[in-house]
Amino acid sequence: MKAFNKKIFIKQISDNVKNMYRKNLEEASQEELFQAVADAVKNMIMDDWIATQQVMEKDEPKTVYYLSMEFLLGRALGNNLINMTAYAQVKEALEEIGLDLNTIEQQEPDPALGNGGLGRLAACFLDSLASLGYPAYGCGIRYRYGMFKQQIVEGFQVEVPDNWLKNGYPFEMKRPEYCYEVRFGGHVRMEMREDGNMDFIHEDYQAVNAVAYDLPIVGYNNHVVDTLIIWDAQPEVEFSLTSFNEGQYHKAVEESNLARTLVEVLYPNDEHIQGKELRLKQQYFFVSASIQRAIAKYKKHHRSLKQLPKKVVFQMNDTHPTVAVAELMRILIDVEGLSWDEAWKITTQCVAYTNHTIMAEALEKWPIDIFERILPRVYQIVDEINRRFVLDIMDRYPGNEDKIRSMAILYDGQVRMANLAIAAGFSVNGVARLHTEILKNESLKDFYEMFPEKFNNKTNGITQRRFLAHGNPLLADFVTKYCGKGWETDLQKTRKLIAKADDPKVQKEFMEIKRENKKRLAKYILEKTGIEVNVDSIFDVHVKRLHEYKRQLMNILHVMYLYNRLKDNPDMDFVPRTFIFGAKAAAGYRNAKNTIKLINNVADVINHDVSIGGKIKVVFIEDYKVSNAEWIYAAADVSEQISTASKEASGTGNMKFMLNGALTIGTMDGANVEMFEEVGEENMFIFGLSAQEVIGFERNHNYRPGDIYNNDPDVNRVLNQLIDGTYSHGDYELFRSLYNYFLNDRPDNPADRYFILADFRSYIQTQEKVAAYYRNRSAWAKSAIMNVACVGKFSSDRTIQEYVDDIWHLEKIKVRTSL
Ligand code: 26M
Repeated sequence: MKAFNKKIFIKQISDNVKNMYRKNLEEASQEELFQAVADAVKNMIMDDWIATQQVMEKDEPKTVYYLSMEFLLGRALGNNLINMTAYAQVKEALEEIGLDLNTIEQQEPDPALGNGGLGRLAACFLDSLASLGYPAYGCGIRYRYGMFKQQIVEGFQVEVPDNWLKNGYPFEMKRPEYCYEVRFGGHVRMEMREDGNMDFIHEDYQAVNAVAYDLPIVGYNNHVVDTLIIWDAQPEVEFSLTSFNEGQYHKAVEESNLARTLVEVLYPNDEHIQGKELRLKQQYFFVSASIQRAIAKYKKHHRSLKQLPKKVVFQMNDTHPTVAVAELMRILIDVEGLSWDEAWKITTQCVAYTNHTIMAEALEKWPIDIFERILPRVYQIVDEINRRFVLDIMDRYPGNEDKIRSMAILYDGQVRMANLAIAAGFSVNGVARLHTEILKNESLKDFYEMFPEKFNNKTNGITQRRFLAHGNPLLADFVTKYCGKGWETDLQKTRKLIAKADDPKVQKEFMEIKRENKKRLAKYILEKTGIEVNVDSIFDVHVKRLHEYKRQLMNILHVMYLYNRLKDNPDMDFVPRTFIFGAKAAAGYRNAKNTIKLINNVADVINHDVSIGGKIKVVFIEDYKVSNAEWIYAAADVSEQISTASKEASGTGNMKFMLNGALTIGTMDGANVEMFEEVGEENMFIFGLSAQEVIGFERNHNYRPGDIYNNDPDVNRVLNQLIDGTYSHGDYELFRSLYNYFLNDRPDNPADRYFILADFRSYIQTQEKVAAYYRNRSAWAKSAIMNVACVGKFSSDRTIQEYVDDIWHLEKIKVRTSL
């Protein structure tokens, strides 16, 4: 970026408003002003973006293509300004013409092309890649509709489409010159070539064009601007009604329907799949386009494909893009004319796989008939990969059917995408140490035994630029004051706070900042829900996707338990607490949706009970998303990270709370384990079963939640309150299925499969410790500061550096500004 010139910037905004809307500044709406400001900011980015692309063109550095069905970006305007280190200047310039940057930022739709953790991780990774100066492309889909907007109507979740492109998105750039054909369906005809080899000719297929849209990924203060490519689908031939015969006409209509439906909507499902054809088409669509683009770019500089692994690495974000393995093989063999062995050698050096879950239901499997019908040529290749792989297995384990059963790619009429990724990938990584250990020793044990060298851990991280610099400016200034500048690119710098954590003045300052952030959130809550909350109460926050394993149900049962105690002992000593929830449920996930309804009904009863003097408040924040998340983290005193041990692969929200000085109450799961190691036991509240204990119960089927229900009166009471009308205006049935979750034992769905009752007592006791600790303001402040001080490891900059060192082997690029 050239040096910021306030005058020119202001002039550009008024010109923009004039040219885009035929208005002057006074007439323009806030939304129009946002468009005008965003366009001016894009203009500031452009020189660096061009320069970065030029360096990449000239030096041809090895480049990572991060293939992901999801990028949960959040708003770009403020973040871009932060990374350009122009936030304060722009804010001031806008003030001069009577505009408020905050208000303008809030006009931007949240680009929500992702569900949750996995999509947000991809977005953090892009931010870190650019900020560290690595050559990278994110590759994804330009969904017309992103993650649905959530409304709460009478306590129930209602899904509303998210039309994020309605007014045009100012940061995207259409790149019609990058356009690739992607083929579906049809048949493969084999033809003998003169040299005796086979040609595979794909016929009668439907084709769509993938057209690139680029989004800039601005690095922090380094002039590097990487690119996120999101692919749009367009019909190949815009059909005209007259010039077609019947057959062509039908094909044209079908292809334009396919193009439209392909990119219509993000599947709003977290951790669960049900073999939807369109989903497979989406996967193949963006993977094929991305690989074609990478190869076209490579071929500008090389004639042979042999050096591809020196220039290109594809990181597959979960199993969703793992069809990349077969698509790369197809292109190398059918298009580039390589032999199978040559193609396999290249492919297996170019693709790497990240696993994000051990939950069996999330491991993608496609019925072979669907897969073969939609991708006939790709299926042939998968079949051949499988044939050879099964031979390898038999070679290594003669006569051992079990190994084939667990590792074969094609099995039981299904294509197992994780198995394909592991067989072909040169690297397989988990996302936290515990998770990787469980992969190695439990879920992917056989693969680990066969390919130990492929397995590695990359503990997740988060970007401090969005979640501290942008989301919590007050705390950011505090960190700068005590640690100096530089934490924006080296989060370990917050360690300097360790020496200050005992200082009462620093503690007081920290607590005042937290209080200001709580006021900001309280105002938002009041506006959105009408609920008034006490900023001197503990803000106890549980925000994440709604899933049974994340145990929002345990949290709300604990609230019910506390309310019972307070009703029984109105004079008891009680530290006021505000329980804050935010979560979207997959549209068809019944228990998840019922849990939202329960939270809202509990909130309704408790918030309106004047007899408890406002000591407990319960708030469900509608439409939890990246933009309000930034405010929520900043305001939290307590962070709920209470998944059933072994189920949460890593978690990343946990790290964002830590960064913002919240104390965690959590299980020894995912990255909580490593946070505990960093921050120390005095500064974190751990409870519950260990992963090994959970795995033991699952293996031996010897967990009996019914016994706990029968023997623990507190448990008995809260569970009965689910079916005695306490929270349902006398309706005994409303929460019956949640009650049944605890007690109905079926072989495929055991009672309380997420061990809520097993952990409940220990959760209660640990929450009591939290409350007692909060009374000691100085101790609390110290611990909160220690959380900020010890968060360094959890920067996504560290994570990305490890990917670079161990998997990608990239060199940094240097972009010099022209001025
Ligand atoms: C699958 C099929 C159809 C539609 C959607 C899906 C699907 C989408 C997202 C399945 C799983 C998805 O995400 C899994 C996920 O978000 N995993 C989380 O990844 C984070 C980043 O590594 C971890 O921190 C979380 O612990 C893990 O749950």
